[in-house]
Amino acid sequence: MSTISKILIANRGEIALRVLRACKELGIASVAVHSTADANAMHVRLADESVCIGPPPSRESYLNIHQIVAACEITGADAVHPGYGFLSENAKFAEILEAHGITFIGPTAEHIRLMGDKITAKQTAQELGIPVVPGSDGEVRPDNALEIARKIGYPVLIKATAGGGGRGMKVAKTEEDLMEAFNTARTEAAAAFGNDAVYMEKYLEKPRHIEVQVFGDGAGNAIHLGERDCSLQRRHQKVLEEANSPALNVEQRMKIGQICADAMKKLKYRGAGTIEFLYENGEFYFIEMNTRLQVEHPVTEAITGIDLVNEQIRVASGAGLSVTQDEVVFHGHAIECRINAEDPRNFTPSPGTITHFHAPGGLGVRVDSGAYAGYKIPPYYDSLIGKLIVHGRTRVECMMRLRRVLDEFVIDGIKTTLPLFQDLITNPDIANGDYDIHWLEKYLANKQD
Ligand code: MV4
Repeated sequence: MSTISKILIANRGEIALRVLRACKELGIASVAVHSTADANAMHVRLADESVCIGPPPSRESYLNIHQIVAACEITGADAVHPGYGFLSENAKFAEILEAHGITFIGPTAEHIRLMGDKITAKQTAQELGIPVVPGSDGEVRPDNALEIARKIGYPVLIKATAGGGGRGMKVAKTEEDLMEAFNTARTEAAAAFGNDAVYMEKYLEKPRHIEVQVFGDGAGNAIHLGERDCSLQRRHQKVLEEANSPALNVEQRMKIGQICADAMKKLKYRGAGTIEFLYENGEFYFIEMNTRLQVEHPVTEAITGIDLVNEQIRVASGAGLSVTQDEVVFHGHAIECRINAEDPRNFTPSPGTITHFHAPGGLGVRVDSGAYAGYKIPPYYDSLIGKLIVHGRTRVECMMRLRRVLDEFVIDGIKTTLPLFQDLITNPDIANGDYDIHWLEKYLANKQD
């Protein structure tokens, strides 16, 4: 067991605060890093120490590995929590830290790399007994694209091996569309990732996006913490997430959860992970695995009562998980709304100064945000300014609570996506949990006209 006494948080915003809070509750010292644009950010104020690591652009600050390692050396931090985004799924970063004797709070570099390549991720998932989308066995080359597509059956989807998050994806509805879609996908993949390798899958037309939270201790023990439904999204940006998924019953939950936990045991996975599925007609199809903590982890925390960052730190220090699978109990329902500094009509960024800020409270309410009255949102980073998480004993109670809480929330001076959620909670499809990954974009398109 390697005790961790000081953690450097290589991130900003609400997730940096989230990690800080776990450090404080564990009695571990915390170091914030920040760009010059974030000198007045809340994570800098609340950390025990802080280090400025560079100018506003992420490349020169939050993504600058040399600066972050130097900040560890200066402050004597013995571990780094990467949060999400930035360097959280950068295998090289994990290796460099370990080479400096600094603990990376996350999986091994090997597992990050394995899941970062979407073909090896899918092959690994399949070998571990996780159901996958029917498709090609690995990379598809131009000379066998037609034959493989015919075997899979149209419509097919061409995906970049180095992809993720929807970039470099093309649908071919019929054989006539195939070669053009195939070549476009390769060109886009080369431009976006510097790697033109693509693979092919059966295209699922109306799936939900359901992901399973897993946790491993790195020594062969692993558990699942149920699923989250993240189907409400726009341009691959999640908007609202909930746990449990309104589409699953207890048997389905425990079955897919056990499959994922068993897979993570075989892999000897370490730390938090998310196994992403498309779900259609009662079947799960693996698409990707994320080897980090996710933005939407609080809905899982709400229904399990387990602090996921605390578990990450425990596992990284070799103390193992605090719970066994039998001790994981699911209570009620939780919904998270991502509050972005964006115009709710067209989602254009709305940076600027927050003039008034009042967060709601009461039973079953959590607000994770570094925002405050007088805070100036810099234009350099993503537009997430906070997350509102509401918990209730039932989904209906949760929705009623969300309605109450959205009315209490005040953020003035900038545009936010709060009004979008006010709209969504009055919609019958949302009330019924009757939506798929395309629902929100269709809803927004219809609202325009
Ligand atoms: C798919 C799919 C339909 N069929 N794969 C988008 C990003 C990447 N994570 C995988 N994605 C998809 N893969 C097959 N075989 C539809 C999507 C997809 C999607 C998935 C999850 C959440 C939102 C989405 C929005 C559009 C397309």
